[in-house]
Amino acid sequence: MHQADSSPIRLKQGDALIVVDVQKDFLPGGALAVAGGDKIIPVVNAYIERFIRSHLPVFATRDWHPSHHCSFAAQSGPWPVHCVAGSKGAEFAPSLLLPDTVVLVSTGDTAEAEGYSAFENPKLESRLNNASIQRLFVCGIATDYCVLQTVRDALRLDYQVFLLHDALAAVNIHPQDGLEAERIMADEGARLITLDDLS
Ligand code: VGL
Ligand code: ZN
Repeated sequence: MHQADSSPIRLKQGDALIVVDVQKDFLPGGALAVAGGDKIIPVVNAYIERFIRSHLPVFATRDWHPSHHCSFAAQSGPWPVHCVAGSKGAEFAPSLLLPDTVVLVSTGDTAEAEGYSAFENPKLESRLNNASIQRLFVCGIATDYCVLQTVRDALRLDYQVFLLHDALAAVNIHPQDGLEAERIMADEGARLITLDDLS
């Protein structure tokens, strides 16, 4: 009979944390506010702390759009203007405690590319390769867009993916989108974990 793996996870060489798009525009009050986006920040910080303590790399992606990005309503895209490169709204959340050593990965930084997956920026894979990373621990915003597409690409590239279930927030255009995205990621091989699953 199938049993979920519940053994504690010990962080080790080859692990990396990816914090997806914890930016002002995705928090309550922002241009593309995601409900609960602010609530995950203390948990994201706790994961960051665990990776720093273990001398493991932390990556932070940021949605970083030109002012006429294809995803904006004026260009017939689905979203209001958000995360314009260099703007206030594109800044990381002030309470997000990124280390000095964080590796920044900008996405969607040309007008035509949607850029939901952080792997659209070749810097991510080259840095992961250079550090011989095999396991990715992924949290952030939004479960149903950038987290989903980043995790799917990671699985296609044969990384082992741990989805940090207590540090995700979804746009939920349709109320179940976040749950559906989690189901897809789990089906494709991601393991859903929470902070207390780390040893
Ligand atoms: C995102 C919608 C538009 C995300 C980015 O970070 O998930 N969602 N741009
Ligand atoms: Zn965007």
